[in-house]
Parts: sequence; C-alpha cells; structure tokens
Amino acid sequence: VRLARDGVRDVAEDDSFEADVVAGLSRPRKTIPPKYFYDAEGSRLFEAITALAEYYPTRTELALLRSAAGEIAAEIPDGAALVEFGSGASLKTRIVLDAAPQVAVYAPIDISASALEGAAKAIRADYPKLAVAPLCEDFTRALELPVAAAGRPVVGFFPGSTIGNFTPQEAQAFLAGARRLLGDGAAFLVGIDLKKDAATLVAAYDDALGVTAAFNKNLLARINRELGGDFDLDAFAHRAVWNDAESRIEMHLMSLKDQAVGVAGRTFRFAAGETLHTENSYKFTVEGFGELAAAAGWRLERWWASAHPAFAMVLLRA
Ligand code: AVJ
Repeated sequence: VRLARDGVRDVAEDDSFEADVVAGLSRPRKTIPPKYFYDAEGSRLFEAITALAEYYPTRTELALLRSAAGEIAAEIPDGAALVEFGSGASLKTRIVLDAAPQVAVYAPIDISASALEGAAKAIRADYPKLAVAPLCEDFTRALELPVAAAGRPVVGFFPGSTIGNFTPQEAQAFLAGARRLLGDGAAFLVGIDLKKDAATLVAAYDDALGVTAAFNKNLLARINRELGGDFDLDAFAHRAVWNDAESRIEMHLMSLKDQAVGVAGRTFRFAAGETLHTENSYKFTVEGFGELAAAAGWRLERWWASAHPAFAMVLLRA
C-alpha cells in the first residue's frame, strides 16, 4: 500500500487478474469473477446498461433513495462518518449527502484509483464542509477505517445491489467483515434487488440493443488485451438465465463451436455449447436478506421498498 500524491491510498496493481482467469478457466465448469468486468471499457458499458429501458435496478434505486432520503437522513447521527463500499462515481451518495448535512466525514472505498480520485475531487468541490477520506482498496478486504472516522458514529453505505454478485456464503463473510470494520453501534444501508418475475429479470440482463452482451464479451476482450489471449468474440454468445432454485440471474458466455483458446501461454478447450459462467446476480426477499445479515451479526432494523419493479434499501444495525 502506497500513499499517492494527494493522499489517496493506492494498492499495487497485482497479478490477481491473470491468476484468477487461469484458475477459473482450469475448472471443470469454467468461471471468472464478475469484478473483472470493470476496466475502463467495462465501466463505460455498465454506465450504458444503467440507461437501458430493460435495466430497472439503477433508476429504481435512485427513485427509492430520493423518496426515502428524508427518513434515511433521520437515521444518520450528527457528525457521522459515511463509509461507502465500491463508491465508483459516488452519484447515489449525493442523494444521501444532500438530505443529511450532519454527515461530517465521507470515506469512499474503491479499488479504482482513478474513479476514487475523480469522485473525491467532485465531492470536495460540491460539499466544502465535508471531510473526504478516500480508501483505495478492494472493499471486501478493507480492515481499517480512515483516521478521520475515529470516534464518530459510523454509517456504512452499499447501494447498487452489488451484494447480489456474492454467493450467500460470500455475502455473509462480506457482511461479517463490514460489521468488524464499521464497529459496534454502526448502521449499514444496503441496496438489494428483490425477486420478481423471470421475464423482467431476464430482459434486464439480455437487452434488445445487446449492450449487456457487449459488457459480458468485454471480459474476453480484456483478457485478450491484458493477458495476451486470443478469444474470438464472435465464437461466443451471451446468455442470461434465471436460476430459480438459487434465486439468481446467471450470465454466461456460450461457446458456439469446439475450440481452443490461448491465454497467458496456456491453452483452454471449449466444447460446443459449453459455457463460461461470468456472473451471478442474486435476487432477495427482505426476510431472506435479514436472515443472511443476522448470521453476520447484523439486525435488520427497517427498510424501504418500491413495488414495481421491486427493489429495497435496508438499514442494518450492529
Ligand atoms: C453492478 C452487480 C449490480 O448485477 O445487476 C448489470 C451488474 N451485470 N448487468 C447487476 C450487471 C449485468 C450489476 N451489479
């Protein structure tokens, strides 16, 4: 961990991408962690996804946050430190900050140094009284709050239903880690996408314009760019499947033929019809999420939910 010019803590760009891709492609059921979608091109494509007619989560959560902002703000103590997990451009944060001027410290945690620096700069410019203390880290690994948060009431913020990318075991481990990081008495606001009819869900992950397909295939392009891969993007097809037993949308890339692909000096074989599993997006019930949170030491205190499409912002208490 080094300290960048303007005080942003930065992590060394390690070779976990190569190691994770090689390990994932070596498994009998090939898989790659979805966190690798978000290089510059992937982040741009995700932004485009959030504007699609079929992709309801982002606009639904924004509307929910706006309508509940006053009640959410009332749950935030004076002088609180707001700690955001995977802050990106910090757009949803602004809704909370606008409604809760009593927030004294904003600590965004993000793995992308450029996103973090840009967001910190913009938030500092627009909220001059707020102390901004960014942490450049994988938000699943952060172990310590910035010193600026010491002694303050702490409120965690994890919007976007990003928690849906974790398996239930990973989600529980993440929530337990966040419980340790945020500390006794902390509140934790988590955005979760709720279970709904399969047609709505599948359309949200397989849009008519093919933006989600491009987002999914960008993972192969990124492997080609960064790991010297030779994936033929036209030899794979985007698939979005609702897995009801697991209550999750799965994204896959299906091989359209028997083929061999080179990555990082190795060869991986795909049979026609075989898939590379690239993402799970779990859909919750508020009750089910409450049980998951309880197993990690949190109490579900209250929640706000929209009806159609259903999405929820839950308030957990340590
Ligand atoms: C950013 C993880 C919330 O699961 O809906 C969007 C990512 N994948 N379309 C989601 C995503 C395909 C998104 N999250």
